Amino acid sequence: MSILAVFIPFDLFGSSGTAAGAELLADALREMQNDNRAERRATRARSYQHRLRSREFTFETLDDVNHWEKTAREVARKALDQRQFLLWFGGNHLTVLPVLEELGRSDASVCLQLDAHLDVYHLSGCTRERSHGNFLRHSRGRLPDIIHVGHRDLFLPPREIARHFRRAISAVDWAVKPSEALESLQRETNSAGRLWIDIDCDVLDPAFFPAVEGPLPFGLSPPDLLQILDGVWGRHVAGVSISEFSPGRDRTDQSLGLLIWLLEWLLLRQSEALT
Ligand SMILES: [Mn+2]
Repeated sequence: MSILAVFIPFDLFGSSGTAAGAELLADALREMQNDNRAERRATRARSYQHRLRSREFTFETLDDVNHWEKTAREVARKALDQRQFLLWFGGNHLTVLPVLEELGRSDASVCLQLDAHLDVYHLSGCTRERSHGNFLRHSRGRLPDIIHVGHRDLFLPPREIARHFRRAISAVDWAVKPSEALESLQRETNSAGRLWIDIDCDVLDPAFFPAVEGPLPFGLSPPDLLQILDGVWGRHVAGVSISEFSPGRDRTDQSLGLLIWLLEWLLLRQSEALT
């Protein structure tokens, strides 16, 4: 199986500053691969270094901007159809919509979404136009069923949440009964023919991950995140998206360091299972 890393430095319609996050991660991956190629001793990186390809979008012309969704959807469709393992790096959370729309073409797809927010906001102060905070309401096609974990929402009534999410486990649910929450996530995702894992970086507590535009307290810790990823991982995982990393708000590269470690862990987790 090959692995495709896609970088989409797009941050219009919310969270401006996150395009730089995608660019920084693309640089980090290039550097990681250069180091891997230069290393003469055996390291674990050998399990993924020859499988890994990357593609970085650029937004230098109006045309690039106008067609970003169509191009992104084509890239996602091709990779998913060819059963490449897909790592998808935004930009803002909106950059994940084309992948979700592609996944929604198949009934068997389920998305496990980790986010501090529910991204279906239509409150009085929210924009009606599509944005990074309401894009799940604006899909052009069907979306896959979404199992949510980690939100700290204090606004939306349960009935409204249930209209958009098959299941939503808040950060409070997680904090109070973590093993029940994990079992529930495993139950909901195990039967999926194809599982997508969508991580908005603000699901993490700002103490561990300050580099986001919409920080909320009482977030997940990095070990919580690992516990969830490990708990649901399997051959049915088609890919992972990571968005909303805003390096301008980072502290001494703390968040960047976390993401690079996570990226390498994901690469190893996926490729060592194959060797
Ligand atoms: Mn969010």
